[in-house]
Amino acid sequence: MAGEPQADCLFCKIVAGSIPATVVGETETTLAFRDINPQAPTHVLVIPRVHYPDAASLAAAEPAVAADVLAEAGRIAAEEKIDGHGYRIVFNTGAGAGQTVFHAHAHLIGGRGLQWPPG
Ligand code: DGP
Repeated sequence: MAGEPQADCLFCKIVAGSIPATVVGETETTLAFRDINPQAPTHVLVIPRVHYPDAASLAAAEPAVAADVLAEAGRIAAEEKIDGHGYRIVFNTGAGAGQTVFHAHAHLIGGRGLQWPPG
């Protein structure tokens, strides 16, 4: 059920601590950790502790938690000192857009020049 931990979800396992991650931020509702395959000097994933398959379904069901994810991404951007030059917060949504883990997550990417539009 949405909102409940899913036994087969990689990010639920990271939240539970059964799969290790390099954690850079924790709040009551979110967890932030470094991406295993970084695309920039700073590449952090900010996830809700609760399980929803993507950002829009999280925002529809639990808007305060979706706001917490964004606020935490901003806090970490400042902590990583990437806010001065700009950074990107990306929610890949759907396999066609590159989503591979179906637990909502924000990619916080920065520390290098970023092109627009993305590929
Ligand atoms: P997406 O493709 O938008 O669903 O992003 C999933 C990201 O998760 C991708 O950039 C790689 C990252 N990732 C996958 N497996 C792991 C893992 O076990 N640990 C960490 N830290 N990141 C992972």
